[in-house]
Amino acid sequence: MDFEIVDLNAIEIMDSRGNPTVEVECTLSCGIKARAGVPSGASTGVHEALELRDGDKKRFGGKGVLKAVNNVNEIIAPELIGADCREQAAIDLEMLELDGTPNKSKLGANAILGVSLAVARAGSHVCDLPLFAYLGGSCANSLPVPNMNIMNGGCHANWQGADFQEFMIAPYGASSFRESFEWGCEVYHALKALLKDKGMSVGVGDEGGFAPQVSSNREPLDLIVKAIEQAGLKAGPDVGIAADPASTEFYKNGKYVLNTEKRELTSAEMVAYYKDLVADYPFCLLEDGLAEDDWEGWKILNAELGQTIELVGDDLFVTNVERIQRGIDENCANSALIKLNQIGSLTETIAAIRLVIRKGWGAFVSHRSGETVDSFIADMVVGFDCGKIKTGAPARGERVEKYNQLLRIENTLGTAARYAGKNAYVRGVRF
Ligand code: 2PG
Ligand code: MG
Repeated sequence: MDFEIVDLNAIEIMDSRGNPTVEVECTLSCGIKARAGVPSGASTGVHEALELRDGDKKRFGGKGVLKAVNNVNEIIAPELIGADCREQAAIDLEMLELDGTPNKSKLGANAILGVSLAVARAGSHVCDLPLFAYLGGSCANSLPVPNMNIMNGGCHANWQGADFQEFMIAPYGASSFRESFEWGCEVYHALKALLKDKGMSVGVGDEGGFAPQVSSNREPLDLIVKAIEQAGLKAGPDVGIAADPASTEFYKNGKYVLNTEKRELTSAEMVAYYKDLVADYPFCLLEDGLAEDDWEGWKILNAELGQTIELVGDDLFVTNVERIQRGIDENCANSALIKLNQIGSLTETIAAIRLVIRKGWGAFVSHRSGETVDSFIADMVVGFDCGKIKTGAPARGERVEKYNQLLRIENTLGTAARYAGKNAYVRGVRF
């Protein structure tokens, strides 16, 4: 039988920050081999599935992943050899059972996810389908808006830039993915020229965005609006702004501490702060405006801004259907960030996507700040018609590879391809 898994082999490789991560290769009886690499976050939420690290300080400061690698090779592989690679849900559920903990702390979410993705990719090869079509079926044809993180701050820039972690541009006014990506690249270059002109640093942060010192969280927004215009585009109608403050990182003792502005704000004050920003700049989306357990604050945020823009929970929901369901029940947001390694298997990730879409929410597919060149998420966003993706700046190979994969998918689809554009946002856009 062609579809039988005959080997699963994990090794330790390096991610884009020089930290170890897991890579798994799946071999089928027909000889087909497929690999998957596992990403890793820096601003991780406490409710995420466990990323198993060795803790052996003599190797990589404790960050080695040999235990996870061993769990694949010694525990998961013997269990799954002989399985049909197309039975993704059964395979993922078997791994969950084998782990038996609520947060994958026995085998590690990094071990389980590596297997899950390698098996899916092997399935697409043996079925002779592009991965997006294997995942999403023969009608999958929607290309996402690339939300490109062109200025980095927070812990992705060593706290030397803005308090906010990510300032993204959303070229939703383009007519194709290719055009939107081109626009994004033009704005990125215009921003670089602008920063150089001002004598500001053009060094980049973890996700490829510029990370100069700034005196407020508005300064990057002003620079970006200017760069959009200098690229010959209109801020608002052509290109919107999205931000991920990753506010859990600066939530201290019940207050949001904005170091660049020397202010400490309550949840309600933080919501008022965002309202002003949304009034002054062409925002379409705000992720993690408030912290991972500030449910009451999120209710205020959603009441004030949830009809105007997309409010995405990342650390709040951690791609976990139980936390997302609470958010739906308590009216806390209108969208969830979707990160494979937050929950740790493809089947559970797809359950999260399906839940939010069923409820009329947004599903915003995301990379991690520590990445490999694996472009699985590019196919996933098309397969499940999520409409938007964030995978960094158009700089650094591990970021660009995902955007390049979307160019390839658009090319494969030819005239059948559709660009999600302004409709990708759960509240549309205001321009
Ligand atoms: C985020 C992510 C990705 P990290 O907060 O959304 O941009 O960062 O992977 O460090 O959690
Ligand atoms: Mg985030």
